[in-house]
Amino acid sequence: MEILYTTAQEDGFHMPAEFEPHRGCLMIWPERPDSWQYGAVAARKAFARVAEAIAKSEKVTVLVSFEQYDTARRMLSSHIRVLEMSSDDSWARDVAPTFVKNESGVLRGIDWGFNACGGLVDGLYFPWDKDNKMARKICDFMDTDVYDCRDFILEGGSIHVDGEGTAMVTERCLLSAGRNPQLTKDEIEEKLKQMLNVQKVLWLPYGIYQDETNEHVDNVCAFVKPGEVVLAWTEDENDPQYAMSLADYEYLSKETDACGRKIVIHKLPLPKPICMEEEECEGLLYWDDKPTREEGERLAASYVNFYIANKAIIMPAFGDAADEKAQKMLAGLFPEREIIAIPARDILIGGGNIHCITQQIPL
Ligand code: KQY
Repeated sequence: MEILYTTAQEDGFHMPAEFEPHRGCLMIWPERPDSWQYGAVAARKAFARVAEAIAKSEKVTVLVSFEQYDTARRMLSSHIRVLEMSSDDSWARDVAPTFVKNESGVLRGIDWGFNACGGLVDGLYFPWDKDNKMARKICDFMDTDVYDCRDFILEGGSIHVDGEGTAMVTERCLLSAGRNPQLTKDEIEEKLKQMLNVQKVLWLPYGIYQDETNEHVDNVCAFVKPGEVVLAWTEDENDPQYAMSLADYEYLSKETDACGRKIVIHKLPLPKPICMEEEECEGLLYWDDKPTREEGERLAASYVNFYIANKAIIMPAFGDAADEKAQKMLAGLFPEREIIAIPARDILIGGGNIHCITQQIPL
């Protein structure tokens, strides 16, 4: 593995879209007891279901601590690879490399700086040094060269690309004080253009209400094909999410992508607000003498946080009336893929969902 100090753009590499073919998917086994209630027992079952669903159409590698290795190996099928690696939590989307490739199919990773979504300003856990080393370790075992981009703080969940020159982010996240406050919006955009090799960046104003990542784009909006997105939507004007989704809708309606296409927006309904219950809070350890969740706290639930596998869409289900509607919409948008809905409350409690716990490796 070579560490590179050039950019993907100058080397002729770009980030493919998630709906393009994959050679595999990376996940990290859940463990920390202040993120995952009751020692992560339920979270592990949910992660295992996600891994098995993805593994039907691509190779899944699950990274796991020494302490959890035997449990993970027992709970996962033999065709899922289980590999020991230290981590601070389980957000493969954010800490695994962002992969780019060139026209000959050569793969490289990008090692962004990671500070648990905000560092000492508003980061979500401390320390994060093990997570910050994962991208490079993964490139090492994959024998993939890696761009050193550690001076720029970015999580994989805060970017989406269409594979044809357009990236999508939220202003709330990318301009947050805990990431790259020394850079202007133009400088951040330039960095994305150089490292993802895109020509246009779409800046949605908002993500999902109370999303503790400072509103990652992967919870609110996703490309389903070039020029087409799904946007998390509510018709309830009294919900704070209404104004946020509307602002995103209005922004996208006026924009074009890098190829000059107007963007087709599909409104994907949100579930009714999902809040922490007393018993769930009791199952979480305190961190730094404080509870990590409060009873009644609204969680950032959204169906947009799905993973696009080679032959399936793995979508979160919440036991809400909107589950079925979301599943039908996704079936219409991805007619060649099976839509697999997985009960995801136990992932949501950790602060993310199926997209956040997965990272695709392009073919
Ligand atoms: O990508 C994500 N959604 C990361 C969330 C971290 C939450 C920590 N409790």
